[in-house]
Amino acid sequence: MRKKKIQNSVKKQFKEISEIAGYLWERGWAERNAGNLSVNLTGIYYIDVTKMEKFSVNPLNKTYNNLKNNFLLVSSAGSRMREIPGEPHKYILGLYISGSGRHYKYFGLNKNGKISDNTFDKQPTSEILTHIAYHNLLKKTGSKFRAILHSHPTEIIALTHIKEFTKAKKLNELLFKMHPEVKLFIPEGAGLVPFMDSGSETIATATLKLADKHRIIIWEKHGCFAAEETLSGAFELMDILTKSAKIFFLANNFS
Ligand code: 2HA
Ligand code: ZN
Repeated sequence: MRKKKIQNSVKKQFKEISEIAGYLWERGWAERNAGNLSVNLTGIYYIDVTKMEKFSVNPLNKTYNNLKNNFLLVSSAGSRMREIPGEPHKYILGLYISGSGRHYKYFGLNKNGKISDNTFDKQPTSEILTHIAYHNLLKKTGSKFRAILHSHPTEIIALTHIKEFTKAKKLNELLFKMHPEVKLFIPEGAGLVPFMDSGSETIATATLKLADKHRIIIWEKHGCFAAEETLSGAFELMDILTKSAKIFFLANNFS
């Protein structure tokens, strides 16, 4: 009975991941392997630690005290959002953080959510450092948020190519002005990280600095990073901001 419930929690997530990955692709926010996601299932999915023994140990860049023995679902490097729907188990891996908070192991899951006996042939997403650091902060602050989503919404990226909107204050003023839903659903506004190398520890640190005040953080000339209770919630934050940016460009054409 318990085993069934355990597997269902991953199966349930696979369903939501498929749905959101499909939206990202349809919106044009996920060219090639763009975008990545993670969900912390600790406390919902009880990992059988004895099954972890066979997987190799990978070092982390620092100690993540709040993620000791945590279990996450993470998208794999190179995975295409357009290919995830229907076959999420081929592209989403399980990631287990050691009891010391200094190492991680990753592994495949079958479509029923059972840990596979084979080593997964793909690596975790290139933005794994930001995902892990963000989940660590969420745990530290006792947040209910479990899901983190990154994608490349076109109009948001375009907006940050305009010099005036590379300042958080100006950018937020515009986003609030263009569409009332922003003030209503994202009253704290968006955080803004200046352009820097993706996949770097620097971008992870800069993102983290804004993560206690913002649920959605814009990466200049790159995309968005959002955290919420669910992936659907994170997607909705991006959807609202992107709609506002889109209205700006449409209205501009007619002024
Ligand atoms: O997952 O979007 O920022 C690929 C990326 C890197
Ligand atoms: Zn990206």
